Amino acid sequence: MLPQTPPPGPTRPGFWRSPLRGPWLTSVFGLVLLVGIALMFVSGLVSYAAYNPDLAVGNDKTPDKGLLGFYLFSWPTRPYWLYRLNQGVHVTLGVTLIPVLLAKLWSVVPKLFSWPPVRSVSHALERLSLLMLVGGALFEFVTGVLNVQLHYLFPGSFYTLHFYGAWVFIGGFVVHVAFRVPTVAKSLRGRSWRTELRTPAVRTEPEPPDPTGLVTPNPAAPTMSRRGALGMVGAGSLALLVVTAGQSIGGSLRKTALLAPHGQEPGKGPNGFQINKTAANVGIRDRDVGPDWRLTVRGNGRETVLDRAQLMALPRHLSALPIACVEGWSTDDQTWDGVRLSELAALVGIDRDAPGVFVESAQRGGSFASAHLRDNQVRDPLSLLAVRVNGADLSRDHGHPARIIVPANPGVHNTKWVTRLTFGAPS
Ligand SMILES: Nc1nc2c(c(=O)[nH]1)N[C@H]1C(S)=C(S)[C@@H](COP(=O)(O)O)O[C@H]1N2
Ligand SMILES: [Mo]
Repeated sequence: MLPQTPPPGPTRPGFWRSPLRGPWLTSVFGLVLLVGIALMFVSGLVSYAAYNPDLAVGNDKTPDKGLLGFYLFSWPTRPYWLYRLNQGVHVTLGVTLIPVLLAKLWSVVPKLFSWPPVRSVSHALERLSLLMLVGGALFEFVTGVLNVQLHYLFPGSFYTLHFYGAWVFIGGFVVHVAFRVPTVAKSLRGRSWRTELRTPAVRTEPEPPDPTGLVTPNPAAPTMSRRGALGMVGAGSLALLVVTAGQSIGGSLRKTALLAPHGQEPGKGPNGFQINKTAANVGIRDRDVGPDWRLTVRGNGRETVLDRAQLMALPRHLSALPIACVEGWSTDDQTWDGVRLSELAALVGIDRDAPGVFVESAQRGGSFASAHLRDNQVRDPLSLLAVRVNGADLSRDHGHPARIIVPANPGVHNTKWVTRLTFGAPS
């Protein structure tokens, strides 16, 4: 049996002494997170649908998702900036919410040590849901930030981790919100915003003792007002927003994206925009993309092989489209020049109602070496196998001799160094 009186240390109610802790402050942070995390969850699910994981095993990083894939839908190609917008919101918001998440956790930390650790079955269940909630939140934020900053730290497994993590987290989140809505409503009504925002540190008093156990029975002298605490967290969020958003908004704001892991100095000229993996990064050799390079087009029981001159001689079209990476950064619209995917299908006799295509590259291995595109993506007249960009040949790092560019497509499916297209590939 555990002793009834808590052992000395953080389990003692008087151990945590900040006079700011209390249901009001926690509710303010909670409300911001409620709205922010709902948006994160939706944009995250949408982002995952953009990979068309229900299309083919090659695209599906979570083949065991079962019911969790209930919402998947065929990802559209218009508006062409849809993925760019969604991913920009998801990543920028996630980074911006970090100070709020930390502040919220700080404000409830005494409860982590509540004594006795488990009082009853329902208390045990509640604590389990909190474990899912707090563990899940930290896990999602940490994996998200690591993926952005270290650029695919966990190649292949990021989707799996982040996707299942999101479901565990949201389970705890829904239970938590359902239990806490009354407390939040009551706490927020219990104090006036105007008064809080006018109260300096010297006049800051603890909230009245509360059943939630957040208010310390042993307050230390205030070193900061609630206004100051909110201001500090808000300023932290704003600072992160300012140094992050530019990577997705682009234009002259790109220079403000100090936290952007890629493309600070993408160079000048027609190919002067962000590169994710360079050719050297993924082991592309000279001979893979030199004069011996060939494009094989398959489908409809036929096969055609083209060299670069033959590919260049096909009718070409221009598409102004961005590259938008799962990491949140995106380029401004670039003017791509290439052969329509639907017209490449025609080379093997598929003249109308083109099916999806399986795209393979000269890259040997790695999770981005190939991708499946859906029929709507193949049929969109803006979808190209690009050979030039902004009036110049593609640079090797941007996928020379030929790369995919499809509207609203996640960057990772815009395969570079393409060598083979298989239309109507069995999925
Ligand atoms: N073969 C191949 N294609 C690839 C990749 C890769 O690693 N290998 N990276 C993808 C990713 S994650 C992105 S965001 C885009 C980036 O294109 P860019 O480097 O031309 O900007 O290329 C995609 N195409
Ligand atoms: Mo990417």
